[in-house]
Amino acid sequence: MGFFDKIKKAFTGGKEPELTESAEKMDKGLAKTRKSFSDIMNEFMANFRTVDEEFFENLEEALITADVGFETALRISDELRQEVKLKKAKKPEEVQQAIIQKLVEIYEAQGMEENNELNLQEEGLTVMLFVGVNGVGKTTSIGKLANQYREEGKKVLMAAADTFRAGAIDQLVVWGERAGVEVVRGKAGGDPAAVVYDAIERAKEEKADILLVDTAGRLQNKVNLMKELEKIKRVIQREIPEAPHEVLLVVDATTGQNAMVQAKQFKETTDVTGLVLTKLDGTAKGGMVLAIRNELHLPVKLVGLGEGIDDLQAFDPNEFIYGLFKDLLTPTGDLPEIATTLEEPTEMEASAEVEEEEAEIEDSQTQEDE
Ligand SMILES: Nc1nc2c(ncn2[C@@H]2O[C@H](COP(=O)(O)OP(=O)(O)OP(=O)(O)O)[C@@H](O)[C@H]2O)c(=O)[nH]1
Ligand SMILES: [Mg+2]
Repeated sequence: MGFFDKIKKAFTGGKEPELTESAEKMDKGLAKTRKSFSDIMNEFMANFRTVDEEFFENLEEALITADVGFETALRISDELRQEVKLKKAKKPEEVQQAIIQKLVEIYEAQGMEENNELNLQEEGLTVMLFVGVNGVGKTTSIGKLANQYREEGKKVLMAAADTFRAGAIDQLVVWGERAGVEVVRGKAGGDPAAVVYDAIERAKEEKADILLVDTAGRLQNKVNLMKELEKIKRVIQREIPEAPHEVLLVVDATTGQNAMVQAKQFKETTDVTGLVLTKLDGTAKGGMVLAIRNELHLPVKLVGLGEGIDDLQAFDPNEFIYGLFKDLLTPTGDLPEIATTLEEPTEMEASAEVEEEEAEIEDSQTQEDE
C-alpha cells in the first residue's frame, strides 16, 4: 500500500467509529508538536533554491533539529540523493512531498513487525511496571490508564512502589481517588519490592484484572535505581512467572534527544517492552517518534496529550504520522480531502474512493511512460 493510502486508511477505511474520536483528539493534542515540526521544515524549504549538495546538508540539519535522530537524518538524505524524482523536482512543494514521503516510507518499513498494543491477559492478572527518570510522567500516566480500565469495567489496582521521593505515595493516592481505583501502599522510605509483593497478593485475593506499578524516578544513584527495578521484577516473577506483562518506559517527548539517551540506557539494563511518550501536547518536535522506531526499535504503546485524566491514548502509528505531517502535505491537493473526511465513509464510498485512486495511479503511470 502506498504512502497516501496508508495515511488515508487511518482516517477513513476499516476502523471502528470510536477511533475517529481518538484520531481527532490526537490531532488536537499534537497541534504544537506539529507546528514545531512544520516550522522547521518550512524554514528549511524557504531557503530552497536547487537540489544541490548544500540542500542535502541543510536537510540533514533540519531533520536533526526536528529530532528525527542522527542516523535517520543521514539515511533520509542519502536515500533522497539517489532519487531521480527529487533531482528533477523544480517546485518546492514537490521537494517537500518527496522528503515527507521518504520519512513515512522509512517509518513504515521499520514498523512492519511492531506491535503497539498493550499485552493484556485475557484470563487472570496483567501486571504493568512503569519505569523512567523523574518527572517524565509515570505517576500521571498510571492514574490516567487506571481510570480508563476502570471505566471499561475492569478491576484495577495500583501499587505505590516509589517510596523514595517524599510525597510520591500521596500523589498516587490522589490519582487513585480521581480514578476510583485502590492504591496498595507501604511506608515512605520502605522497601518498594515489599509493596509490590503486597499488591500482587491483594490483586490475587481480589481477582483483579490489572495491576499498575509506579516506581521511583530517582534514587541515591542510577545503579541503585536499576537494582531496585530488578528486585521489583524478581518479586513479581516469583509470584507470576510470565509477569510483568509490560515494562513500560515513560519518556518526556519535549526533551528530544535526551529522552532517546535515557531510553537507550534503560533498554540496556531492563527488559523494556514498550514506551509511553508523554507531553506530546507540549512543544515536542515529534520527529522523535521516527527516531524511536528507526534507531531504538521499541514500540510506542501510549501517548500523553495533556495533564487531564482523559489525556492518555493508545498509540496509533498512522494517526500519529498524519497528525504530525498533515500541515506539510496539503500542497499536493491530495490530502485536504482527507482532512475533512474524519467521518466514516460508507462502504460504497470507500470502495469508490479506492477505485478512483487506482485509476489516478494508473493515469499517472501512463503519463510517466509517455
Ligand atoms: N502537558 C503534559 N503534562 C504531563 C503529561 N504527563 C505528565 N505531565 C506532567 O508532568 C509532571 C510530572 O509528572 P509525574 O507523573 O509526577 O512524573 P513522574 O515520572 O511520576 O515523576 P517522579 O515521581 O518524580 O519520578 C506533572 O506536572 C504532570 O502533570 C502530558 O502528557 N502532558
Ligand atoms: Mg511519580
